[in-house]
Amino acid sequence: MTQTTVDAIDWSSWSATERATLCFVVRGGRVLLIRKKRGLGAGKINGPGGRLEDGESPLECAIRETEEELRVSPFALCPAGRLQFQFVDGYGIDVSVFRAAGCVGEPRETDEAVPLWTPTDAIPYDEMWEDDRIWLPRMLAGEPFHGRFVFEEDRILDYWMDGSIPSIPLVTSLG
Ligand code: 6OG
Repeated sequence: MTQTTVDAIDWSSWSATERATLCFVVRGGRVLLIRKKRGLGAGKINGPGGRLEDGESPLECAIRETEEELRVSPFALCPAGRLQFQFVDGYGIDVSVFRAAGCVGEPRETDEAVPLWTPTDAIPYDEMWEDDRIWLPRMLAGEPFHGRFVFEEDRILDYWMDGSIPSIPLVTSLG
């Protein structure tokens, strides 16, 4: 893969190396973020989430990952958006993003993550993936989004953002 721009990629035939999820609990002017301790993006601040297991739907994955990483169960999840990331080394990841109205339990640190209840007007973008400042405000505002990003390591080379409803079903398994 040597494409370095969004337009150079044929997104109609694009297929990701992996599928993953992000789950943002947004409640009372705060959003539940994590400091990731391992996996892709270790050290960065992100939402809880992770890669789909075999046979799992994105919705199931978003709930399971939040439970595993923070020991809380998110509820009232809504599809919020879709993010397609192509890295120039050939790796691609297709991320279904969910917003949850709350969670049961108090978030706890695990060996995967440190919980960070963060005011929605003080998001630490400098410690997050570069793409987050582009779509996270939409997610917080409840506006749908669909983003495509070309990354080289942890730098954005090019991107496209659209405010449409994402074009794949977010809550069913692809089988
Ligand atoms: P695990 O390694 O935890 O799955 N992820 C990204 N999140 C953001 N905000 N920006 C990116 O830009 C990302 N690339 C991947 C999706 C990876 C987790 O990291 C997220 C998953 O929640 C490139 O199994």
